[in-house]
Formats: sequence, C-alpha cells, structure tokens
Amino acid sequence: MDTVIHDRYVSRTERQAGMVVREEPVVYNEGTYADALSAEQLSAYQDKGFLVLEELFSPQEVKKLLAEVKALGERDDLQNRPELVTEPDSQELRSLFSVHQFSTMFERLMQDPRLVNVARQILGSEVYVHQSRVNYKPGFDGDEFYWHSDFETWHVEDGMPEMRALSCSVLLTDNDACNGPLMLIPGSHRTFLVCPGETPENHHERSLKKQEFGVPDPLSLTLLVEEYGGIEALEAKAGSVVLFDSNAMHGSAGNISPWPRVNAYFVYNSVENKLETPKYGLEPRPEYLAHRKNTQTIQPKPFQDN
Ligand code: 6CS
Ligand code: FE
Repeated sequence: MDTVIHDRYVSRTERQAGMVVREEPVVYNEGTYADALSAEQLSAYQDKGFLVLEELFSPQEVKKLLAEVKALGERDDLQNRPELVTEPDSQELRSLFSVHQFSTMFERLMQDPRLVNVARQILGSEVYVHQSRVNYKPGFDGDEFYWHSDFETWHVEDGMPEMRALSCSVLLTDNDACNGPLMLIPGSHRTFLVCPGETPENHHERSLKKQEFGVPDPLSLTLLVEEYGGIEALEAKAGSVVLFDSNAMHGSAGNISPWPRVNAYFVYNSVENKLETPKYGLEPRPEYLAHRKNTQTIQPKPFQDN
C-alpha cells in the first residue's frame, strides 16, 4: 500500500476553516545553539511569537540604509523587474524582493550577527535566507497587508516543511500608530489557521499586491484574537528590529499619514527545513520569493567593519 504522506497543515482545499495545534517547538534546543538573546527575551518570544529589539541599529546605520532603499527604488534596471512590486491602485512602490541580491549593503545587513545569531539561537541550527524584501508603505498611498500567516503561504506555495523559520523586520523609519505599523496577535503562532479557497496559478502575481488566498475567515480570526487576548500594534523607533515566528498571524493597515513606513525583512530558515515540493501540484514560486538554489549557510559578518 502506498504510504500516505500526512500533512498536518492542510490549507486551501475544500475545508472552509479549521484550527490545527502547532506541534513544532517555537524556540529550538531551548535556545542553546547560539548566544544572542537573554532567557527573558527567549521566554517572551516563545510565549508571544514575536519580540521587539529596540534601536538595535544606530541612526548612522539607518541613514545609510534608507538612502540605499531610495536609490534602489530609482534604479532604471529594476523598474520592470518582477521583484519590484507596486501598489495595486498606483505606481507607488510597495515592495522590493530579493533586496540582498540587488544591494551589497543589504547583503551585509542580512549577514549581521545581531540578526543571524538571533535566528541561529531560536531556530537551533545554521540558517540561510528564504526571502528578503523592503516594504515601502509610502505616505498617503501605502495599502494594507491583510491578516495572514507567512508559514501558511510558505508551506502551501513554497513547500516549507515545518514552522522553523522567522522574520527579522528592520525598521528604517519610525513605526507608529499613524503610518500602518505591523500588527500581531500574541500567541497566534501556536495555532495554524486553515484558509479557504483554492490557490490560483501564479498566485504571487496578485498576492504580493493584495492577498486574497491564504487569508483566514473573519470568524477564525475573531476566535484567535479572543483566545490569545487581542492585537498588538508594534510601535518602535527606526533602527529597532521586530522578530516574528513564521506562523505568527500578522497584518498592517494602510498608511494615510504623510510619513512612509519603510521596513526591511529577512526571513531566516533553518538549514534543516529547506523547501520541498509545493502542495496540490502548484508550480514552485520564483527564486526571488523562495530560495531553492541560493540556500548556502549564512556566515555572520558585521554590517559595519569600522
Ligand atoms: O508570499 C510571501 O512570501 C509574502 N507575502 C506576505 C503577505 N508576507 C510574507 C511574504 O512577504
Ligand atoms: Fe507576511
């Protein structure tokens, strides 16, 4: 008899909704693999699924990175590339994916021990980068990112086996109540929400502008918020870093303030968790969204040599 491959995290099939209890650890090997976060910080991350590291990068580092983001957005050779995603209803920049492959400065940031060693400690192994991006969320025109679990997308569309990845969001501008800060549901990382609807072909061509599949139904979201006690809007100064688990339920509202909300994201995946075949016969997404070839272990190297 053929062995039935059991997938714990089935989503986007005929089931309209469902909640699956996470089986994987949140912090692997009790955080002993590397020494970056304190026991209190690890415990907070374990409990909530996210953690803010206040002003980890200096104003000088942020200034350099923000200038680089601006320059990248204006580069002629990037204008028609698929990695550069505009807002759904305007030509305003929404995201630049694979930013570490277009910019040596962001490649160095991605390798910085202040980020890599945190990922190695939480994931309990060496790590590689699954995806990087800059979200521009411009003033007046930055659209929302509706509620979702990154892992739900990465499991279904990229074939990521387990919840053994995390995102590091490096805030390049202040994130406050007015410019669409990241919102997370504390504790939501411990429950996998099954999403309705069958994934369309080439879904990413639409989902990166406005995600309509892989988003949970309102009742499931309400239950999650009530089960775990609310929503946290992460307000922090530029230079801060928000770490969040691959399965943490998150989103952000649109930005109608005059102030852009510019954040860089590095998704670190455990080298023990490399991508397999996408689910349900889906074609693998492009390399710039989900690294399958460039999966070399990151050697931590300080961002600033001086
Ligand atoms: O599809 C993805 O991989 C991207 N989409 C969202 C909404 N968050 C994670 C990632 O940037
Ligand atoms: Fe996301």
